[in-house]
Amino acid sequence: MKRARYEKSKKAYRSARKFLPGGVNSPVRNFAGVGGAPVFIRSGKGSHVADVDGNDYIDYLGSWGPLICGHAHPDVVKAVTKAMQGGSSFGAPTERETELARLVTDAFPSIERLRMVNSGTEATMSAIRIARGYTGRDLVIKFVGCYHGHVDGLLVQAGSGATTFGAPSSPGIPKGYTRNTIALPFNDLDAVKRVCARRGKDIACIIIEPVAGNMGVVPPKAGYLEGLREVTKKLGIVLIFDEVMTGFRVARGGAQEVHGIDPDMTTLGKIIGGGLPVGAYGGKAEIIDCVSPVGDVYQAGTLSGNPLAMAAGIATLKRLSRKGFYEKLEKKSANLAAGLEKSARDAGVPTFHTRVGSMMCTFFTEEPVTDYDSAKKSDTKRYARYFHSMLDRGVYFAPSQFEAAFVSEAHTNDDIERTIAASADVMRTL
Ligand code: KE4
Repeated sequence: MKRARYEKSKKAYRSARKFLPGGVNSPVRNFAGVGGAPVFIRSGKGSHVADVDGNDYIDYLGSWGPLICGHAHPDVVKAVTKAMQGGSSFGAPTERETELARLVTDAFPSIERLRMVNSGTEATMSAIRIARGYTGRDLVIKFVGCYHGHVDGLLVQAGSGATTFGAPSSPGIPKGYTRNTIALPFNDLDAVKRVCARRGKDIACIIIEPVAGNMGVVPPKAGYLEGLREVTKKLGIVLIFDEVMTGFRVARGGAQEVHGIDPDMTTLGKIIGGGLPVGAYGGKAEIIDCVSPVGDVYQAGTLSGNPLAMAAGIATLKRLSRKGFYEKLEKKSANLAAGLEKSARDAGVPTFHTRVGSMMCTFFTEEPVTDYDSAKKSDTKRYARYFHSMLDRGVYFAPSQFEAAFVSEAHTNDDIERTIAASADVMRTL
């Protein structure tokens, strides 16, 4: 199929940069991780998106995870249209908020209470404030390579030693904001035990992506999450599973269902909004009831729980609660992963593949990837060539080696076969 050039995208990019830093409203979108100018998307339907030049793509970005049912699913379109006709926002309680909360707690037994917010960042920021309010402690442990949104106190790079507190990883964050944040290597339980042995009584919470998706996809080592649960229970540290990406993705009940772990708090986002802005934090009632107006920890939001976002989330969660939804998704995802792995092996290109459910990653490296240090050894230039060559063939992966590819309900077997064939072609050129 002859591919249109990207002229209109380039023109759109020039216009956008007059008003928007980097021409985008979120940094990773502007292809800095792979070079070149971003394509501007005009529309999406099912598993495909079309850019402003009329090029069609099989989409494995899915808006970075939310669109597990595909773009513009009729159920979601119908629900949001109906909601809009009744008014978009009231700043007052509505029954749709209760309905979405019920669907979430039905899938996540560890969540007894929750609150809706408007993004994953709001969810994690609020969860940490509540963990600190509940425990009366200040310290937070996070993990290098895990991303929890652009929360000041969580934008830290690891200190040189395990117990060195994080230094801000972005200008604009006062040193004091990260003084209480300890950044440790992912998948290293001994590092956590050493810090907890010394400072356990001062640690409010540990926040972790139970399956990391922001350094590429990196699953937890056997026993790692269980070890975190044990040490936090013993020391009264709140264990927060950041399932903004993994919630309803790797299983209906997220990574905590896959690994059988009962965290104290969970943060959610992406899929629960069905493509509209929704985040949520939830967990044990005695912890969540610390938040205003029941408790004294303050958190608020004008559009939290708005009818449109709730309608999109409800329609999406109802779809993925259907019998066989995840079994079908698992089969398609396994086929794609096997095909991509084979395409690299047949071409003699060293890659390391990871997958948990319908989120996966092809690392361009010979070594196993188990944490951020090993992920960083990937050949990002080779990934960039792979990305652009696949894009030219009508396959849209994440514009960064350190992200995930997502399969949706809408992806067809033909999509998967075409993707594998394109990958086989491209790998031979790398
Ligand atoms: P948002 O504030 O972007 O809704 O969510 C922040 C967040 C929190 N926790 C996890 C585990 C996340 O993956 C995210 C956001 N994920 C990125 C993709 N890696 C969003 C894409 C972007 O930043 O544009």
